[in-house]
Amino acid sequence: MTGLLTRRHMLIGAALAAPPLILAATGHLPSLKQIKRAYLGTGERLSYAVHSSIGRTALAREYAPEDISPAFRTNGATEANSPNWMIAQETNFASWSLKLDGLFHAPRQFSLPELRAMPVRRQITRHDCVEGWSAIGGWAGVPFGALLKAVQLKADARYIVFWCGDVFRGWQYYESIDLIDAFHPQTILAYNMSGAPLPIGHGAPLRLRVERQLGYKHAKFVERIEAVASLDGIGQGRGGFWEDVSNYEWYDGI
Ligand SMILES: Nc1nc2c(c(=O)[nH]1)N[C@H]1C(S)=C(S)[C@@H](COP(=O)(O)O)O[C@H]1N2
Ligand SMILES: [Mo]
Repeated sequence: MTGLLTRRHMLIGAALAAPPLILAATGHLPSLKQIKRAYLGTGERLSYAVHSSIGRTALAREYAPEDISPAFRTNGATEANSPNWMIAQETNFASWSLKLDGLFHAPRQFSLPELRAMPVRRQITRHDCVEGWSAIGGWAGVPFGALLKAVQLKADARYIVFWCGDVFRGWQYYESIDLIDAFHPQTILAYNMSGAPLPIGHGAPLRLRVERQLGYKHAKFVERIEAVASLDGIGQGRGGFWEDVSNYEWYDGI
């Protein structure tokens, strides 16, 4: 509650500090929605600035086992198609490995058993897709911060890029986050859903859960993770598949 209030006040503060004022037009304090609408185009920057300054490390709400949605639908690609993924799938991902490269001091690969032997975090969270549906799911996986500790980020790394095994609508699916989200305690690479290995439709064998973000940031079929200093030259340069293809916002924290 305090977090929400603070964020709202910050937004109102930011809106009041800049022209054109909704306040002038309506005579009373604008709602969050009105502010967002008034800032169409700059909304993303505003949202990122506000989130950056407050509450970025706050936890997303977690739920009880009985809250888990009986049916958690799949969306987007429901299987991958990279050569590595297709071969690994035949052996139930025994030959699969996750590759970390880019701005790491100790780049390396991890097999699934290696990832399963690392610290584990379990969380029951709500997934919100911009297309207008939500579902509550239970996840288990490696805290991403623990993985970063193992490969040691270089000082000039600013973003983490998640490369996926699916080419969707003719484009390689990928996503990226900044280091605040990367080290957020609820950012995990999930290999289990509802206590069982992650189903293929939900991104087997490994998907990102980045719980302060909307659904499209939760990259499925992650097979390579790259640390970079800039998102220029990655995909079309907007930081993710939907950001490139449909102008979705790179940062739209919840
Ligand atoms: N690799 C990959 N990741 C993806 C997608 C995709 O098409 N390919 N779709 C995204 C979208 S829009 C959503 S809402 C969620 C859906 O996850 P689910 O299939 O587990 O419901 O995955 C996200 N991650
Ligand atoms: Mo989505």
